[in-house]
Amino acid sequence: MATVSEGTRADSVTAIRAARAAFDQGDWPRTPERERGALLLRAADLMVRDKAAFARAEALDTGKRLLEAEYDIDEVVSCFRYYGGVAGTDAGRVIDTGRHDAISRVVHEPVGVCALITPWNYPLMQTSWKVAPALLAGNTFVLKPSELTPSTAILLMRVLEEAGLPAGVANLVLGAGAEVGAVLAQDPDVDLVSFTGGLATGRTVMAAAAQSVKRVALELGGKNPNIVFADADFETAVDLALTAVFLHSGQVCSAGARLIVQDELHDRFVDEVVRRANLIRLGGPFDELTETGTLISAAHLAKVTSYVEGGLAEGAVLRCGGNQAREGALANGFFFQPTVLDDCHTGMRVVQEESFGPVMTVERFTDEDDAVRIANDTKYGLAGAVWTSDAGKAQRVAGRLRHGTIWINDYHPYVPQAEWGGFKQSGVGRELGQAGLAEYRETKHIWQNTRPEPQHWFGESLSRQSPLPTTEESSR
Ligand code: TXE
Repeated sequence: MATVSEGTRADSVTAIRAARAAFDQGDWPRTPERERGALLLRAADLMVRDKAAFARAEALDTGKRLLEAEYDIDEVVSCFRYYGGVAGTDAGRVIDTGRHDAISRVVHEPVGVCALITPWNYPLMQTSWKVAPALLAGNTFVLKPSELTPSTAILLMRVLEEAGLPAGVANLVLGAGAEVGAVLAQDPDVDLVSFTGGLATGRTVMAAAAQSVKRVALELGGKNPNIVFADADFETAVDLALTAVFLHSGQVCSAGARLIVQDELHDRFVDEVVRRANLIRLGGPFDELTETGTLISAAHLAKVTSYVEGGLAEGAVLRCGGNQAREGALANGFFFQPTVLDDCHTGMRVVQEESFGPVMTVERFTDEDDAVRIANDTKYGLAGAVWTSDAGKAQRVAGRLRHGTIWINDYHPYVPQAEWGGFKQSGVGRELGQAGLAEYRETKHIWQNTRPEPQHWFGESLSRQSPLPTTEESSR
């Protein structure tokens, strides 16, 4: 579908130097924030103009259905508009020093050169969560998209250029993570690295960044509980249990891959989930009948397959799916059947680790305490949901779940105004919202003495006023 340049380590270094020079000598960090925000709004308008091209490129790169890719571009535009809209609304704080002769201010400044490393599942969306706040705050950056999905990053760079971003502020390197990405995480000229991807790579990035004590933001996925109480609205809970895990064939960091259902509801609920999962239509991005698309790569297909095989070996019961989908033209792609594994428990790898495929594991619980205990029994903590018609119970459970986003009687929605990110090993820091902007800001305290006078703590005049004690005095 396209040929792109594969960058080298040397290209990463060149990009970092360009971003460094644009930060240290260029105008962008000192451009008024309102002007930087206006640029984001212009870029958003250009992406609306070019939406068809962006969505098509995203669908081709990822294999997701075109409609889904169009929604993703809408989300990108919303993110740019949100950060464009908050420009100039927060100039910092004036501090009450308690003195008449001093002014104290706390102001925001950009962090510097940012390395932005992004994954393949929501390529431009996850890029926008980094690029928009980084630019608003006045940083320069080097973007490294996944080698599997580079197209929309290229389109974004063109849009930023057309919107008037000065040369050197935004830089793009394409290529393998272990090559071009590794340089970005480790180079001392990079001040901040923001990474979205897998847990293992996140650890590597964090360790590399530690050498020069960079600021680090990580979003590392999750293994997200979807808790359904017996008093939940059955129809809606079943419908969204499917969306929670099978959207984009499970390649979603917040996928509700762990269905945790109350004992008395279990049989009826899982039967219906399985019946509907069997009806999900797999296909290519431009087929109007497609409900969900392919996995990203042959390697990922092999990984998902091995998680399912492992789960079965651990004692899970296969209720549907379980294999690569090979009917007709599907055999030409990396399609995986929507899969439900029943009788699972937290001792299983398939429950604890991210398969990142269309694989739902089913666990049972007895009561509220049991549900919370099971849902929190994971090293991850990105997102989760609770389904119940009891408002008090919903709030109690939401309050006890150790995950960064909790949905009550819903799954998946988010807004750019609200923070997104993980507890525990799901990551460090937050994206979106005010905290998502704060990641890209340094905080500086500026103190001004408005009536400077000597203090005489040390020095000649001090010793004249109170002479040093004599030997005789000090021996007394
Ligand atoms: O991601 P990687 P992979 C999870 C999911 C998936 C697993 C592995 O479980 O199966 O991660 O996927 C770049 N230094 N998520 O291997 O490697 C890489 O080029 C610097 C969760 O595809 O984490 C890409 O741009 N960068 C997730 C980015 O890191 C490196 C989304 C992510 O790739 C690097 C995707 C290195 N040494 C996968 N090695 C989420 N949180 O949403 C690789 N990269």
